[in-house]
Parts: sequence; structure tokens; C-alpha cells
Amino acid sequence: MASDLGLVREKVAAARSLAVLTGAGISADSGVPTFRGADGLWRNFRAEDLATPEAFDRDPRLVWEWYNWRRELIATKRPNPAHTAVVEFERRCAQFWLITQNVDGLHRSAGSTKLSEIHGNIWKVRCTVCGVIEDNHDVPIPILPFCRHCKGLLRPHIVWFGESLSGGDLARCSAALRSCDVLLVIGTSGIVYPAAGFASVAKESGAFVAEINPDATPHSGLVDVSLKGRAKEVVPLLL
Ligand code: BV8
Ligand code: ZN
Repeated sequence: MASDLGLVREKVAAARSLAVLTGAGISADSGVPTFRGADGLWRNFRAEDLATPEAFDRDPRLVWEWYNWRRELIATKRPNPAHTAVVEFERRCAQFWLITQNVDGLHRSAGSTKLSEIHGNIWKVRCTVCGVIEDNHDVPIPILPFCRHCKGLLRPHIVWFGESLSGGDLARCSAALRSCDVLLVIGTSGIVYPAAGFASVAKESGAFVAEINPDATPHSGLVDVSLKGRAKEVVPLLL
């Protein structure tokens, strides 16, 4: 581990262009449940059951109760040393981009500015009628919430399963992955696409790829180095 850690720290320090991809694991140390971890279920529903346009059409109250539960939980959580280290990478490396699958907003709260929240943000709502997108930090949020412009039903401004990512985000992420010297893959199980394919895009473009995760993942076979450990302990050691 020590030599692997040293190698990754050297690569990060020497990087002309650095990219970071994060998943729920980086927020686990802040107390935010992961999706596949033991604490990932809500009322025995999997995310894939509730985070879909079909589920929202069928029962918007149920979906909003789930998102309200998560907002109430996330509202009490703070960024951890791994989030803070990522902000320091952004400060040190001129060409830097952060790609997060997390909707918890903790990267922004930590101070990250060069980022794509590719699956959206739980503190944003979107009107299903006029399409207006607004910040909303009501905890609890009234169920059901309606648009103050057109009285239309609001939905979380989040990318659900079966929905495409924004073209702008995909283009920005693709540019970062194809031009980075180093990619750090932190706390993701590498199961959900298209994000699960990002590490191989960077690898095929010649980047050095390192994974930080206590467990093995589908990425472990393609990365240059797998640092087995928790994000809050390992990521700050890469500074
Ligand atoms: C799309 C917002 C066009 C919701 C999310 C190709 C093949 C197969 C399937 C597909 C495919 N292409 C598309 C699909 C369908 C689908 C998909 O991938 N399904 C999966 C289940 C197979 N993808 C989509 O629908 C995407 N849209 O492709 O549109 C299209 C449409 C239809 C058909 C074709 C094309 C949209 C995907 C986005 C969905 N929205 N989030 C919400 O949050 O409410 S995804 C959500 O789940 C998260 O954002 C994240 O992306 C994913 C969870 O993964 P992780 O974040 O990695 O979390 P997880 O719990 O799984 O793992 C945590 C990891 O951390 C573990 O490895 C653990 O060991 C580690 N860990 C734990 N503690 C720590 C730690 N690491 C470090 N430190 C610690 N302390
Ligand atoms: Zn509206």
C-alpha cells in the first residue's frame, strides 16, 4: 500500500491535467448511506425502484417522501476530509475537473467549483409543466410541492434511471476524461452507466488511473493502482 500510495501521490503532483470521478462512497464517511451498502434501502425499496419517471408517474407522493427522507438526512451531514482534499486538487492543478454521481451537494459545500453533477442535485427542483429549475432547501419539503410560477407539479432535478444525462455534462466529462493525465476513481461501485464506462475512456486515452475503495469493483481490473481503503483516510494522503 505504501509504495502504491507514493506512486499515486507522485502522479497526482506531476499531473498537468487531473480528473476525479466520485460515487456514494466518498460521502459514506460523512454519514450519507450508499446505494448498495447495507443502509442503502428505504422501506425496502432499491433506488432503481424509486428513481424512475415511471415510479413518479405512478406515485409522486411516494417518490417525494423518499427524496424528503434523503434531504432531511443529508441536511445534517458535512463534507469530510476526502471532499476537502478534492477541493485542494482543484486549487493546485490548473487543468482540473470533478465528475460526481452524487446528488448530495457535499462537493459544492466543500468548495468544489470545477465539477459536473451528472445525476443532478437533491437541492434543486424542476417544474414538470414549465420546466423552470430552482434551488429549494425546504426541509421538510411540502408533499406535494408545486411550481410558484405555473402551479405545475415539481419533481427533483435529478437524472433518473432510463433518463439521459445532459448533453453538456456528457461533452464536458468526455473532454476531461480524454485529456487528463491522471484520473482518480473514488468510492463508486462502477455499475451504473454511462458513468461506469468513464474510467475506461480515460485509460484508453493514455491516463494513469487509480481507484480508492475499500472493496474490489469492476474497475479494479482496469486501473493502474487500487488503493484499498476509506476515502477520508486515503484521499488526503494523496496531497
Ligand atoms: C441512460 C440519481 C440513456 C438518482 C442515479 C448499459 C448497460 C446496462 C445498463 C444500462 C446501460 N446504459 C444505460 C443503462 C441503464 C441504467 C443503468 O446503468 N442501470 C444499471 C443499474 C445497470 N443507466 C441509466 O438509466 C442512465 N441513463 O443511460 O440514459 C439510456 C436510457 C435507457 C436505456 C439506455 C440508455 C441514468 C443513470 C443515472 C441514474 N441516477 N442517481 C438518485 O440519486 O436519486 S444513479 C445512482 O446510482 C448514483 O448516482 C450512482 O450513479 C449509482 C450508485 O453507484 P455508486 O455511487 O457507486 O454507489 P454504490 O452504493 O453502488 O457503491 C458505493 C461504493 O463505494 C462501493 O464500491 C463501496 O465499496 C464504496 N465505499 C463504501 N464506503 C466507502 C467506499 N469508498 C470509499 N470510502 C468509503 N468510506
Ligand atoms: Zn412551472
